[in-house]
Amino acid sequence: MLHLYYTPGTCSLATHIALEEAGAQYEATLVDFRSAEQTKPEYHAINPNGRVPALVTEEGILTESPAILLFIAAQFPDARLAPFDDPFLLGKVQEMNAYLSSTLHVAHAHRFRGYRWADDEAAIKEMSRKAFEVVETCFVHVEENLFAGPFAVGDSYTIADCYLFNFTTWMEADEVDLTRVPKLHEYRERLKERPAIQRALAAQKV
Ligand SMILES: N[C@@H](CCC(=O)N[C@@H](CS)C(=O)NCC(=O)O)C(=O)O
Repeated sequence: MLHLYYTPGTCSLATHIALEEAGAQYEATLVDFRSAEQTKPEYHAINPNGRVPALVTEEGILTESPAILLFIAAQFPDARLAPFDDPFLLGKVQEMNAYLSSTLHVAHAHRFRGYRWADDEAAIKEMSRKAFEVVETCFVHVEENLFAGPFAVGDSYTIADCYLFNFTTWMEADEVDLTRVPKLHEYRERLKERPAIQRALAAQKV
């Protein structure tokens, strides 16, 4: 059976949502950041990089949200979570997910994990200060250039929605001016009503 390692309030919510959307049988284990479980040898045996999510499959362990999400979409084709019959649209799904993973998420991490990039305290403080502005710029780019509507890449709900919804739940904490992202704001409120998203949120008790 699939086994998800997750932490509430993190990017692992996207995988949790995708598993629920797919109707997958899975078990889930909470990795408690409060006791720094992600830094312990027990969790490093699952993900040596010390991050969530990680998904244990019958073939091995997958890390990195875009890879995990694509695996779930391919493993559960009946859920139609990726447009495998439309190469361009599949590219659009990956364009969104790559941007969220490599740019928006990394910008967000500068707010409280600046120690990854600098040792100097003043530099870390400056990264944290600047992060709010950079993250807002990322969300505005998604709003104006990547988001197709009514779902992330168009008319069909895909794994890009599992991932984009996850990040939109951070907008207030990231102090994003919601008047600059009206489509994403409306989108998040609408997607909150999806049963699979509600189940994933309840499972993570967010
Ligand atoms: N590129 C990875 C990023 C994973 C990641 O950074 N996860 C964060 C939570 S959102 C984490 O586990 N942080 C723990 C830490 O930095 O100690 C992905 O997309 O899955």
